[in-house]
Amino acid sequence: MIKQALISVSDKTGVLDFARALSAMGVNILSTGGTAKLLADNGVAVTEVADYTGFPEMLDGRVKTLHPKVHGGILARRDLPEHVAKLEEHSIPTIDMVVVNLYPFQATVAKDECTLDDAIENIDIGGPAMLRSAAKNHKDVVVICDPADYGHVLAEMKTTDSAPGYVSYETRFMLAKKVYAHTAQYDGAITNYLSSLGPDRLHANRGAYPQTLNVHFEKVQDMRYGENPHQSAAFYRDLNPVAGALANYRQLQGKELSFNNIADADAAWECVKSLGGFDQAAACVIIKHANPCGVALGANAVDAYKRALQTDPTSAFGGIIAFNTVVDGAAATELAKLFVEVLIAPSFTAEALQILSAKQNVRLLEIPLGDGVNPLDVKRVGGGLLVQSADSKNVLLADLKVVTKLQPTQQQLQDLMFAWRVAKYVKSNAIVFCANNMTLGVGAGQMSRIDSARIASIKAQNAGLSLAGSVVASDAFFPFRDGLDVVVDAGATCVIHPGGSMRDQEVIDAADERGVVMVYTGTRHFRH
Ligand code: 93A
Repeated sequence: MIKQALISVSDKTGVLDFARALSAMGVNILSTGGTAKLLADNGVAVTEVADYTGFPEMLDGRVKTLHPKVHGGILARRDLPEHVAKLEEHSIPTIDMVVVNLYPFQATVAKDECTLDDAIENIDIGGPAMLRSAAKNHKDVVVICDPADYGHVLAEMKTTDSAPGYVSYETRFMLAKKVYAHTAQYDGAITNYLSSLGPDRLHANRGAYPQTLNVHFEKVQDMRYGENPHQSAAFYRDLNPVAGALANYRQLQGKELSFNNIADADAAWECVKSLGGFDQAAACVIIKHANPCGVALGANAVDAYKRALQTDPTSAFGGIIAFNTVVDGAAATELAKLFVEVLIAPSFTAEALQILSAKQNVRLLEIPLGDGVNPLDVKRVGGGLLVQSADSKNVLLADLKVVTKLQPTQQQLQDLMFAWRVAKYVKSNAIVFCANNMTLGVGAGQMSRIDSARIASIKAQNAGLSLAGSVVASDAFFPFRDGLDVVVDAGATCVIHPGGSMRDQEVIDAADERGVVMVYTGTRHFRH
């Protein structure tokens, strides 16, 4: 039974309605300066903590709630007679609910103009102390650090017929766990900020990686196994995934996602998201073992899919397919003909869902499109982590430099841009032949570029696609003319790559000799 609650929040979202509801249930409310004022101004009966403890807020608010009458009331064990007696001896009533959210440290340090002094003043001390006290004593105290929890806690308090105002142990335990994750993340943000400061200690050294890395994720699911059946695995998500990230998925049907499903779904989704801005409405990407085996643009989803499938129908079997547009009935009818592991789109029409419901093994993921940039790219190595910014660079038409005597046509330029975007998502060494906004042959993951080139042309041949007049993208420069000769022999008439080799001139001369167009991006997209 909750008789007394302490409310002290920086983020005041929803707190007025919550406090009003508590008050209506007969709960006595204690509160700190700003929060107390908001409640009182809006007609909620509230006692200021300063009046309650008989001690004024002091030191510019640095000491507001750090008082035995507050912490004693939270921490005392109600089941121990000695604890109860101590409270009586010192006239300390119990505090049965603590509602606190912290000074906005992360938002403060995210501002460009933030100084070390601003950051320091936004380190909350009393708030975490109360949260941690209440979470430690969750057997007797309800603790809320997230406004999103107000609704269901209230609902529980209202619906428990046997004991009104009661919150179940399961809920109190869940809320306590949330507190420790929250305060750990908060302290992590402080550590990251302090260790990112430049030598003058006045401003964060932007782009510098902190001395120690504190990252916090929440578990989405345990998996039956990892990359292989003898490995165990789980999926964790950023506490706040960026807009458009895979982790924002909603699964609409199908079996549980596996480790490889999620890894491949990410590759498919990141690639398809990058294919906006062309003169075609839809894009489709088919992934197998983390590499695209068919990518195409089209007038709509079904058109893009049919074209993407042509590249390598054999590999597409059991693949992961992503669209950057709504999947409708026509696309679903075609997709239902193929064995697919995972289908991803920003949305599915009711008709598509109806058609795909006959294929219950297909996992359907709906993910809102968004252009958030994944903040860090992390790779585990023996005994450590390699951390880098995500490869978010997109080469634009204006960045291209034609280095041959021959100039590209408008169609070739569009195909070059398309081929280049796709090559970024192919494991190195990547060679991608394209024409008319579709891939014709993809060579991935070879130790030599020339082998990737050979494989890409063999794959086109296997699929019965002609490379005559095609364009080709290479994720890094051609170190020798031999790789160029292979793609030109295969039929390419237009080549895009970063340039920057010691033998650039030799390769440009070879392109001129063979009568093809060559374009530099100045940017490399290794992907390992
Ligand atoms: O400066 S503090 O670290 N010292 C405290 O004793 C204290 N008690 C609560 N910050 C403290 N708080 C924080 O004040 C809470 O965590 C909350 O974020 C904020 C609410 O202040 P107000 O009610 O005055 O807006």
